[in-house]
Amino acid sequence: MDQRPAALGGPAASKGADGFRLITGHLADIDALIREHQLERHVYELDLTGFTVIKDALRPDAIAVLERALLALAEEDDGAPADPLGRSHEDRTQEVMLLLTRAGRPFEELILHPVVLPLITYLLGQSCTISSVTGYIKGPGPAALGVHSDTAYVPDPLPPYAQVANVNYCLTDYTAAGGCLTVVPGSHRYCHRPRDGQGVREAVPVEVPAGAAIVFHGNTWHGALPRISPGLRLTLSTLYSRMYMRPQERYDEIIGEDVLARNPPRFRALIGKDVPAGWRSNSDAERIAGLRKANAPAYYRTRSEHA
Ligand SMILES: O=C(O)CCC(=O)C(=O)O
Repeated sequence: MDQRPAALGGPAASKGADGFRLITGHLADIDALIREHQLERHVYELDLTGFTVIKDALRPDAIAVLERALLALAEEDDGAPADPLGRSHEDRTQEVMLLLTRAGRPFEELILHPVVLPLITYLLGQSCTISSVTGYIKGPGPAALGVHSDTAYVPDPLPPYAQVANVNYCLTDYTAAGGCLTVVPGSHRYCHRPRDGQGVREAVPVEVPAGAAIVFHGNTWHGALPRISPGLRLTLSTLYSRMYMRPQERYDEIIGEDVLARNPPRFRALIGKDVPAGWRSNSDAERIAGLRKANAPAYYRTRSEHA
């Protein structure tokens, strides 16, 4: 039986009496998405605390593939392999950029993760894009990562709805001694970035096993503890944004047709190929006008007729 609240109405509610699209028309789609993927608890946690954990987001075989790719690229960038005991990364977090284009398929699958992407869609809308895919290799040392928010460049007050959302995939166990992520629960509602040491006392460690994905709203204040134990903490970060934000990495320019051809249409949208702006000629502007019309609900346009 359809147990949706009457207010969600279903497809029939997508247009108002005047024939124009209703701004509430997408609620039924979001409701269906949450139910289909059984994300109710995660959505509740995201709304209440600004973050949620998906414990077995990556299976051991996927972790092994992603870890190999990350370490190979880190070696390419650093000119030397990472030492498993962490001596190569003492008091340092190496950031390895552009993993999506440099390491191919496993990362293409990662940004389309079947449980994580619906949560990102919940936070950022169907039209969201991938902003960056980065690896962190963190060694032992006394430095902590200060508490911050990932919503950069947006003036205060930050909108309460997410402009960006981050996923930290833990390729190694996350423990306090191992220098795990910390978050300030509920800080996504403060709608400003932390000032003058705010949030340091309230930040709690997110201790989770390897394979977990930590999904957080872009407003959520977070940092990372110093790593006390020997060895390396390995993380992948997939940062998504609203389609009107500028991506950190220009995947729309560097990803070729061969990669698009082997992926579902959502991949094309994620890398920014369907962003309805940036025309360079009249014919391009016409193509984009067509996109605006076709994708009006995903773009939160209420009057597709005026596109
Ligand atoms: O845990 C880390 O090293 C950094 C996490 C973080 O700040 C991020 O992904 O934005």
